[in-house]
Amino acid sequence: MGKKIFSGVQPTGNLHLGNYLGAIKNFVDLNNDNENKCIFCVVDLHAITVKQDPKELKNNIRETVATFVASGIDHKKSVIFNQSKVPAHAEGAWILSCVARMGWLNRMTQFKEKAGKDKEKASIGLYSYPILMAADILLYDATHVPVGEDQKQHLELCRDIAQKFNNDFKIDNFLQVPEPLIQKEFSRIMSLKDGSKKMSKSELSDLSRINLTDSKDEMINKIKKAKTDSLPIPETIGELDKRLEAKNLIGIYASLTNSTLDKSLEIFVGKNFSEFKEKLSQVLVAKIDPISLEIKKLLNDKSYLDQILLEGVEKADLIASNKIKKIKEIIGF
Ligand code: AQP
Repeated sequence: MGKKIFSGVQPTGNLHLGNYLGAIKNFVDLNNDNENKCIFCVVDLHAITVKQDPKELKNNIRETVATFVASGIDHKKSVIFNQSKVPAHAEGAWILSCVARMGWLNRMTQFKEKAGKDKEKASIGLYSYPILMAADILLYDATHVPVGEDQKQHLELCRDIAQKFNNDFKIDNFLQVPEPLIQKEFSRIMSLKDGSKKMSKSELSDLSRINLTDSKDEMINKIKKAKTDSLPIPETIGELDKRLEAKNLIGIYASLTNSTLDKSLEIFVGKNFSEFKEKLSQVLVAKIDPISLEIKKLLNDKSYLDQILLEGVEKADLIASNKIKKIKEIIGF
């Protein structure tokens, strides 16, 4: 059986270098290697697990599509659609929430991080988010799910849910148990201001992330201001491991140049960070600026973006409604 790829990105604004290097860049390669086997979803149902401004949400949905296209995903060779337009996602999430166990969900670290100290005030949706994510993936019989390292635990939960459903209803391999596809070399991009926190859309300080819509000057300025230390660049990864911010920047360089941490260290060993940052800015601007310009151009053509979604919804709905129908039959509805 060939690969079937599914992945999603939340339309919550501020798509950043972490989203690109951790996920979207991988989508592009997979789409080139697996024509007509890739489904990329703008997961707007996931976005509303935290409060969203309706107007901004609408814009952010289009901006996510523009980012996919500007990054190099060919919508004619894949399916790009918005989750809320395909009712099977919400239905599937409910059914699978009756399969998943509380104990499983209670272990999810993303909920703990996002809900923070005030977990009593977090939405139920934020808590059950991974079940909706499982429905997304399982409705399309996805064999592989390209995600950033932060989503690995949710993927494992999805696998548990699929296996339990198949066992409970004694129907082997009905729900495809998917494999995560996580970048091997540098899969978690951290904040430019704090190497212990992942680069994130919701971080208040804009200086903590490179947005995919940043201008050249903004990118260069953010790299200049990125936190580092006063030591020169070391020789080994072992020495780098203790220096979180330094490791993050060298990892970003490695990822942008499709190289490894080892090879990047070889180039810069003994150099100071001001020299390294100049090179990093160059490769960053060379890679991201054309994407940034293209996103802005595409955002001026809303009807083109809406048309991509419309075509995608039609294709996605055909697959998902067929699968949910079978799920309902198996359950006894
Ligand atoms: N820092 C990151 N490094 C590597 N990969 C990352 N991803 C996100 N942040 C990083 C990957 O990007 C894909 C899309 O993410 P998402 O939009 O679904 O949501 P998220 O993971 O919640 O993104 P953020 O930026 O962290 O948002 P907030 O601030 O709202 O929490 C996923 O494959 C993810 O792994």
